[in-house]
Amino acid sequence: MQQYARQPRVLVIQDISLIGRCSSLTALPVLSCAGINVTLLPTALLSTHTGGFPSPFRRILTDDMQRILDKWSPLPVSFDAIYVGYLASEDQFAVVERVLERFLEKDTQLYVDPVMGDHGRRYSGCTPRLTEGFLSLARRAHVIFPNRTEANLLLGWAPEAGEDTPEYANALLDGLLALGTWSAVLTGVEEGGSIGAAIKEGGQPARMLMHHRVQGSYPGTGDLYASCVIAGLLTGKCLAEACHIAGAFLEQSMQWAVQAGREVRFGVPFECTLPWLSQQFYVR
Ligand code: PXL
Repeated sequence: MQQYARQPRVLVIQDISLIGRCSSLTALPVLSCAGINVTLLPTALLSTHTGGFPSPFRRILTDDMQRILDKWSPLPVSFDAIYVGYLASEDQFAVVERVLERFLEKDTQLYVDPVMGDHGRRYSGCTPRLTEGFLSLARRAHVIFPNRTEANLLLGWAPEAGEDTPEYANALLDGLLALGTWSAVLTGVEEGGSIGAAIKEGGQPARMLMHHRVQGSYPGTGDLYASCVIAGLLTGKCLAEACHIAGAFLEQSMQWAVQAGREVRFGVPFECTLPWLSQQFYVR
């Protein structure tokens, strides 16, 4: 096993959805299995995620985030990356701003998954101000991870516009980089029987990283993909290599899901693939 010269550290800003395998309950295991030290700043506590469960219990933690930050600020703590995902209210952008003022140093990477919608529709809590907030974070990010719906929302384009073609993915990626982000990973891109991501880094041509598409649409797959790419980047992989691993991780996890035959709202049994994933990060 290869050990890293210094253990990478990441601050994850996401909700805790207790059932359904999304957000922090996917990010923490994926990042930890890559040997990364994870700190969580939770944005909300939910009984389940919001896709497919009747009226989840939802406690928004904005005030608690402020108090936690009050305690963290004087501590000798630093991070190699800050990973922002699901935010539960518009006023949480002010808290994220405080986090960035304190913890975004010269070499800290800012990764943003602008959780706003999917399948051409905004999530119910995604107000125009929430979109504005994610847009201003995306402008400063090193890497953003929108799906096609979220890319359209960031760009102010119609969510249903365009076919899932390489040309359309390219147009979205060009638009996203023009916002100011250094790199963009457009997730959930489909082509024939394949699914994957279209990626673009400043100054380089776009690339498609595709895998066999296992049938079914499960919650949390975007979170799993972004977490896995971030794990790769923090352990020294290039963006394309990290996306290749993330796609293979999702493909295998989805196969476990099909085999298990459980309702899709309970998410993907990615835990079965974590031992394999761990090997990808440690073995050269
Ligand atoms: O997977 C994104 C996500 C994160 N957090 C909550 C969600 C969702 C998607 O539905 O409901 C609470």
